[in-house]
Amino acid sequence: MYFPCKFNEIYVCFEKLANLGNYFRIVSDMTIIPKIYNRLTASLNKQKLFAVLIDPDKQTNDGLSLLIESSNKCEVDFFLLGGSLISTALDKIIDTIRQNSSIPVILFPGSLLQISEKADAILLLSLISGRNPDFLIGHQVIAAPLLKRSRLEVLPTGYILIDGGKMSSVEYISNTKPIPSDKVDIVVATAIAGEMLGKKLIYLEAGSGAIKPVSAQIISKVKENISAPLIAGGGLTTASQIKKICMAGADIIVVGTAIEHDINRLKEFSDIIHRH
Ligand code: 1GP
Repeated sequence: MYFPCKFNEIYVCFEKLANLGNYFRIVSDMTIIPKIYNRLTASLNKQKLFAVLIDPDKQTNDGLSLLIESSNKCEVDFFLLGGSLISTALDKIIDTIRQNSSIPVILFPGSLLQISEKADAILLLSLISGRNPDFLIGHQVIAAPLLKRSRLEVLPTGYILIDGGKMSSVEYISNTKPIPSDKVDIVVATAIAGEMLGKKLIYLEAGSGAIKPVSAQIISKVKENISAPLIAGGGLTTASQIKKICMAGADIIVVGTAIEHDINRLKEFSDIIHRH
């Protein structure tokens, strides 16, 4: 349609504005500022980060309040929320954390049932030590449309299960074998493959309540070979174990069971991790 000159200019102007509007809408729909990931990478090589694992099924109301209060005091960096098998609603726990703390909450899901939009971020775990397609890509495909619509920051994570001296819940539920703890080269190759496949974090897991945590040797070899932030956890119960894995190169240290048993360890662990 032809308009006299002025109308044409105005029309072009409106068209440009409309396109700009679409552009911003697209950008705002698709872009979630990677706040948590930025925080993880910003502290790489400067300070280690301490993440406390909260298994919702193991928390009483009083226990949770005390854990939050102590975590605030001890400058815990993140809460990881999840477990291999849980039956407690996550929303309520996250509400309680939000009301009493500004520590970010990252979902650490054992299954598709453990997604809550109230968290800050989610570890999108791919169990790359295993060969069960459901835990490599199947569950992720089912969750992907929901995660894309949500405001959760998605953190693609290569999750590597290493033998911790007893059968872990992860091993049983995922129906995958852990990598034997003396097969350092296999762990390293798995971590490299995970990073090459685009995982933004590598998580070395011995399993909750492991008898043997991931060894310092494994951690240092993996660290030498990847540049993504390295998370380690499972079976860490003493200050000397935590010191060792910090010195070996873990960037983010996760502790759950030891703190469930004795909340007073929180300060000691936090001091060691933040001092490195
Ligand atoms: C995090 O699953 C672990 O990697 C937590 O293990 O409960 O043994 O600390 P713990």
